[in-house]
Amino acid sequence: MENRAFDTHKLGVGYGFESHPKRAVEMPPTWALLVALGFMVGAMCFWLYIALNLLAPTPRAPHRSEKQYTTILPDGSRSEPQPLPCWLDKWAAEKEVAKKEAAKQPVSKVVMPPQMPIEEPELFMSVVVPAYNEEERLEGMLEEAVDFLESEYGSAHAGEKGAADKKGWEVLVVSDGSKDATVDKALEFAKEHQLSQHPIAKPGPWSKKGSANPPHSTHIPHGSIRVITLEENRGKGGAVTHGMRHARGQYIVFADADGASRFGDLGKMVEGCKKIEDKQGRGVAIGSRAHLVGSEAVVKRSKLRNFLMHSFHILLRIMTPPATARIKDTQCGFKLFSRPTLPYIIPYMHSEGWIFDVEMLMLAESADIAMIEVAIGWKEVMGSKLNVVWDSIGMAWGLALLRACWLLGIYKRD
Ligand SMILES: Nc1nc2c(ncn2[C@@H]2O[C@H](COP(=O)(O)OP(=O)(O)OP(=O)(O)O)[C@@H](O)[C@H]2O)c(=O)[nH]1
Ligand SMILES: [Mg+2]
Repeated sequence: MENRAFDTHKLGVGYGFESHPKRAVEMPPTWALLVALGFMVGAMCFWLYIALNLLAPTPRAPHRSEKQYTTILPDGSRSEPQPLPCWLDKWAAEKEVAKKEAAKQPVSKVVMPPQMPIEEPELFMSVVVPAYNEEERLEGMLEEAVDFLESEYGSAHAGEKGAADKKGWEVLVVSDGSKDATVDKALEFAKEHQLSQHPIAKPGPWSKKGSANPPHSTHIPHGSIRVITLEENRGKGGAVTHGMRHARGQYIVFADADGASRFGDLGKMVEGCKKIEDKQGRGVAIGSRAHLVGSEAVVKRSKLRNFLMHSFHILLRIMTPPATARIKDTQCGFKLFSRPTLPYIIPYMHSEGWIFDVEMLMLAESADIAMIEVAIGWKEVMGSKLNVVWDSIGMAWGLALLRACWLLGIYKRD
């Protein structure tokens, strides 16, 4: 064995070593170094795990007032806050009961479905609109939306179950702690377009002046626009998820309040989704602007924005599982879900900010739900709330956190 000791006398006199008794300093053997290294890595993993647990976003529970909505009554007045129907509360309660029942059975007899189904739809299409300080942009978006919704899915009357006949729609505007008149604007819009109030259609701001048959002048059934007010700002992800918990539709789409996506392409999204639905009727259609890359609308955006967008896509490809990584446009604010898909995604959402779309897609992928990208029309609308630099950093950080939490089992399905 090699003598690892070194002799302090060899260092020569005058360094003060002579005053001490000669002692051999042993270098630790290789195995000890490896054990120490293993210990350090273990400790780092432990602290990383603790840090992730502390940093992992946990959505706050909704306040009581947030489980209510306001709408316009047939006489044109504003309703008192009404309780919002919530499929998730009912589903979670039924799941608890089923689990308790299963625990009483002998193990061989327990057959729990991978996910409990949720209550039947009441209408065909639910539109969730996250809206944060959108008093300027909301009206135009609503005009385009109700125009399409009423012509495609209109004429189911209140209380009628129209989902099976592709009838009936609702719009859930989720004001996310808005400080401006977003809520008033939404209710005003509902009142102005209500048939009982305005037998003569009122054209909106996007209608062509002087047209004999002005577009966007649709009459809507009362109660079809519901406004939910979150007491404090949660972020787009929090607002969309909250709305989707209370949707009554066979299909649920979320759409940005700026009206940038061409709402008329919703029909294409439904067709696309139907094509890929599995036996349980699960499927996700993702509005996509990928075909517009290189078009004037995208090129006109700042170089910095386009650079950050490309960098984010590279990061997504590296950090997300394969089906999500293949999606060309994960951030488009126009995504459609069939109702049986909801219990696989909504109860397990954590992201409250801009990265929530990616979490939705990753959850769909992990439950083997098929996804399809559908090319949609899109226009640039002024007044974006996105802070290009800060929100890009936030999204990259949010993505890393999300991925780590799901991989390490900090987030899990129960
Ligand atoms: N709930 C919520 N929604 C937000 C927040 N910020 C923006 N939104 C909504 O998210 C949607 C998209 O916002 P935009 O500002 O248009 O951002 P974007 O569409 O991602 O970016 P652009 O392509 O620049 O328009 C709109 O419906 C906003 O009202 C927020 O803090 N909370
Ligand atoms: Mg936008």
